[in-house]
Amino acid sequence: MSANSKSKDINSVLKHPEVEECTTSINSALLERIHFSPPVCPAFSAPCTELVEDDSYEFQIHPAAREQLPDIIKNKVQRIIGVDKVNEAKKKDYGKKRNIGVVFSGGPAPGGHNVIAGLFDAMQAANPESRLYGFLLGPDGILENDYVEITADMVDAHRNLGGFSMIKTGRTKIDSREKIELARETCKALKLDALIIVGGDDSNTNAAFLAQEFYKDGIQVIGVPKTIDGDIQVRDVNGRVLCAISFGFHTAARSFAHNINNLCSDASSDVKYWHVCKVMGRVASHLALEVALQVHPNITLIGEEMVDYVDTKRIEKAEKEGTIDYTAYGMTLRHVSRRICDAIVRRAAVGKNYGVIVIPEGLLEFINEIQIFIIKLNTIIGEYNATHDTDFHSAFPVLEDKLDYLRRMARLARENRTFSVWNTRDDDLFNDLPSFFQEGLLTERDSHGNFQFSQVETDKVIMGLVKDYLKILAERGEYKMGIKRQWYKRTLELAGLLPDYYGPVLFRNYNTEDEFLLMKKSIVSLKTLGQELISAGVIQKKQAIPKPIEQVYKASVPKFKTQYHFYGYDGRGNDPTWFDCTYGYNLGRTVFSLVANNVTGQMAAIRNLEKDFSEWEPMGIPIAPQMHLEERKGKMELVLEKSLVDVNSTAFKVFAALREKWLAASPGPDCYRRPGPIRYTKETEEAQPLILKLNNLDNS
Ligand code: FBP
Repeated sequence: MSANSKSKDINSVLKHPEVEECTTSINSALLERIHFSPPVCPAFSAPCTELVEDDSYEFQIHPAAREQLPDIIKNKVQRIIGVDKVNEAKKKDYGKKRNIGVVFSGGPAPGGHNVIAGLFDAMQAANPESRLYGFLLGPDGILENDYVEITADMVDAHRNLGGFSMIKTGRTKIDSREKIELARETCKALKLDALIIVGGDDSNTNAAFLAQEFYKDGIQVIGVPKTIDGDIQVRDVNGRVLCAISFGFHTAARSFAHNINNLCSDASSDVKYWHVCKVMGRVASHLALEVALQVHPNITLIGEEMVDYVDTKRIEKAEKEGTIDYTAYGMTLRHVSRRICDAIVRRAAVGKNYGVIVIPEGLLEFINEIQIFIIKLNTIIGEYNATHDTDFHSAFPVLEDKLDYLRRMARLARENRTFSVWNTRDDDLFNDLPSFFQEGLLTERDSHGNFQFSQVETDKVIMGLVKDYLKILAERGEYKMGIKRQWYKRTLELAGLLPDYYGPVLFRNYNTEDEFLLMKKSIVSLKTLGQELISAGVIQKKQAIPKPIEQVYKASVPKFKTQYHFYGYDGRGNDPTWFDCTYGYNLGRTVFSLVANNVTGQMAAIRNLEKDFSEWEPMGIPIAPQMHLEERKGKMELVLEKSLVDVNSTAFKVFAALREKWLAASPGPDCYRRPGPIRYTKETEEAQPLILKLNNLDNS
């Protein structure tokens, strides 16, 4: 057959109706999903909405926010209520033709397309002449006036779907006079009434500054709380919850949980791997905590809890010596690895040479020694960029160059006896780290000056220490596989040996009721095994170790094998859960209400997310009063405060109380939980994140 006739064949195969059906990108699951209509809050069933100022929420306003955001700092919480009857003037204003621009900023988060859908539907209902423009590739689209007009077809093709593919996203920060003026030009050229920024803490910070800048131009700026990290949670000074979580968190957590549960199932079937799962979340460990509650993995580390750790032994020692040991406060990398080793050793003792560990990607932020490096390096890179034409990473493209630069800094400080952010001690400690870790710590900061935790192999750093220490424990005879008593007996009896004759010589707990036998600590090799048997008189000098005994010994030697997984980008791109479909859609409707009621510098939010949908309430939260000063690129900047895991919350306490059970370092089955796959219908999908449900108990 000639090449030509072959290609003809495949072309006719491709035209076959069944092949077409198999290979089309449209399938019934997709169609069902895009046709799903999320329910709307009662306020949005009315033809019009209005705002009711709620003075009962109090914020502690930072003086820098008062100074830098004077026109929006007095904004109040606004409740959105539906109104059926309105006067002509209001009706006219509410339904006037509007031009609105929307941009996605930062990492994708499931539910984003529904924000656009909700906004689009509300705009169309108020006035079909209104125009919605989507800026392409994130804030760059605003700076470069690169946009598309969002049409009904585009919206319909993306309803309830994950990703931000409709208009894409980017991480550029609009942070210079020049960029602000470019943004103003674009908004004016498009005659925008409002600009909607769908983003995380940094993007909402940007929204506040743009709201201030555009105040006199009459262009409203509204933020939308997006991020899978779940670190946008707003409470007032009295702890009253205004925004329990950002959209995207639930889906990402459910996606990670589903995949990690699959690993639990695999691990407990072939019983030979420890699966190490790094999960996204930048700094905060909300995602790791939610995954822990959803799946019950054997070990979950929560960064926030490391900070409060106090090493009492070190403190006592220092007190006796009349000194203060500052390193006793906060957990070190070594401490963390020891905790993991302890858990691995305990599971091995009951025959479980496998398990699942969840490590939040931002864990290092909470480890004292590493946090100091991150702050110092941020400062060094920030100062370098501020004083040189080229930026630090272009000037020193390879690791060796960067290390040289740091070495020179330390040397100069030493020779000139001057104070330097980087001293010889820092340099020595830094040079002790593995090069892949040094590279990670020196990695380029994002445009907001954030350390890029997702680029650092946190899991490998920690597990490297774990492996080293397990080796030491094995050499000391403390890390052993527990041997099932029955298996031991059967193995010896089959070979005609008496189990009770050898048992007390081999095992430290032979004369107990324990189901698993632990080889004596002194037996760490075939040689020491032989010596033990000889000194107990059960074999003669030069006599070979009986084969079944050798077999039992070998079974007691643990083989620690790991598999690494990173859960981040996959969950970020997942199609949204019912919660995120509904939350995103109602946020979009909320955005329109805020715009149509003429406010600016507000963040769209839904109150009572932790409760049943019937209690969800749309509202606007003022952004400026939530801001505080934070170190960015070595400088203090006014930003929206990130919310971290509260170790006093019910969700954390429940996790802390059950983690020993979930470690399952006892004979018997593991306690893994199957959260099931993601759906978009409430009937088959958990209604909201478990941390929200549990933390709601704090308020009841
Ligand atoms: P946002 O804060 O922009 O929502 O992004 C969250 C996140 O997914 C983090 O969890 C992660 O550390 C980071 O983005 C990864 O960034 P990038 O997409 O630039 O690799």
